[in-house]
Amino acid sequence: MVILMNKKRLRRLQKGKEQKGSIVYWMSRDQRVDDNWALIYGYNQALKNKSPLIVYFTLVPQFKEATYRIYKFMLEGLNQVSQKLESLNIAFVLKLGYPEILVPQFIEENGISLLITDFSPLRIKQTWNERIKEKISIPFYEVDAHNIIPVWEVSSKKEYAAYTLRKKIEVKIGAFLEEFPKLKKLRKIWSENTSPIEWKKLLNKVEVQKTEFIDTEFKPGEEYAMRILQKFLKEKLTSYNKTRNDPNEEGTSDLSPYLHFGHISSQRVVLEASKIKNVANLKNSFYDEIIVRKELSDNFCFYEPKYDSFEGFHSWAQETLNTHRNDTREYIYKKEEFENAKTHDDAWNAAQIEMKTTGKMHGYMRMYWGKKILEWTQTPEEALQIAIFLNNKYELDGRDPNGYTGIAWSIGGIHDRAWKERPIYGKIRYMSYNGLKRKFELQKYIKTYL
Ligand code: FAD
Ligand code: FO1
Repeated sequence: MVILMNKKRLRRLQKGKEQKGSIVYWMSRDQRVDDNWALIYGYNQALKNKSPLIVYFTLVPQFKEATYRIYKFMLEGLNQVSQKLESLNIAFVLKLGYPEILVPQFIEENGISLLITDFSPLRIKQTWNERIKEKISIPFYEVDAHNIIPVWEVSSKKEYAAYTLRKKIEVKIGAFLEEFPKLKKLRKIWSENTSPIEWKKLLNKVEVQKTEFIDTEFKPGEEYAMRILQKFLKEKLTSYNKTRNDPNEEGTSDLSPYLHFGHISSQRVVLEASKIKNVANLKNSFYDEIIVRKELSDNFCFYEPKYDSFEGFHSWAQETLNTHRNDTREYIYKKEEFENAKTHDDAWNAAQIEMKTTGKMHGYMRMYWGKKILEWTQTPEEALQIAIFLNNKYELDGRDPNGYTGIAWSIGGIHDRAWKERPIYGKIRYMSYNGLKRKFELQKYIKTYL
């Protein structure tokens, strides 16, 4: 039977003409079967119209600076998605190429009656949506399967800081933090002849750089993401407040690569966490990160078109950085020197090496890492460009609203306040090497990676 679903989770991108025919969920950000509101909506419509459901994935030859190991992680996750969908009689079709070409073509060739996609605030995805909308005449819906409260629901504007969004989240989360329905096997699978996907060959067809580190300890996919979650909740949630900012501890969840690729839903994470007894409510900083900080990033990227440039900073930040544009920089490094961890600072170099070798830099070091790039480049614009490039090339969780927002926080004080004025930074919050030493055993961290 049709599943109840809060209609506020979807947005109509195009009315289109109702007609009979198969239904397509063009999957992009939320690459999972369980707990996926976009898939649930498609499932509902397929039940209502008694028509087959197809999940369609367009594999783009390159995606920003994503490397071989990032595509490897993603494709292995998609392979698991295709197997899981088959057991539900939901077809999975994957094609190499660009969505603005492939999606309208697939709709045309197969008499598709409804197009659904998941939501991402990033310019690349919003542009894909626009270009597809111009070429199709069927109904087209976007479903926010990534946030607990849909971005357009929780706020209609760019929020100033976490505390302004937190208030709105606390009011609305009750209506949206609900259990997910389970999908049942559909009656019939879309039977058009789709050639089997040659997963091994695909990885060699994408045009991506092979970095020296091909594998990471992160195993991809939904099942593994759930295992990581359960382990974190059992062993680390209660000590999270204390250990999360110590890069020598493994006190955080390590969920970000899975959240980025949508292998797990943050709503699932919070539902499972709230079942753990004696864990404080929203006061536990884990909730603040996984709900408020994470959803604040989508808010920033959705309502700030210039989320990846200097002009996207608040005016106070642009002003202060402009005032200090000509301050002498004691150190200046080029992109390659940063990339190869060749600065004078062994803490910064250790963080860069951690990111390159493991594919995931510890969250506390990311703040220091971002801020030092501002301090050791000629202009804030160049700092942004280098930080985004490195973050997108090496972080498994990169190319994500959290990344653009984290970098804009570090370099442009987004969601932060003005601090005591100083050279180069102006009133942007400063972080120092000695500050790290006061926070945790810095030499131990440096030895781990250098
Ligand atoms: P946990 O502490 O276990 O947090 C759980 C989840 O909460 C995270 O996976 C993430 O989804 C969310 N979260 C935690 N901290 C933040 C935060 N500060 N902002 C937004 N969401 C948060 N995060 C990315 O997912 N991708 C990135 O590319 C990225 N780049 C960053 C760059 C800089 C310069 C900074 C300062 C932060 C960046 N972050 C990024 C945010 C944060 O550092 C990571 O989300 C976190 O370290 C991921 O590790 P974890 O899942 O073990 O975190
Ligand atoms: N989305 C796609 O629809 N097709 C892709 O081939 C694709 C590759 C890709 C590689 C790395 C990465 O971090 C994300 C990638 N995504 C891809 C997209 C993605 O998950 C989101 O849609 C975007 O990150 C926008 O938020």
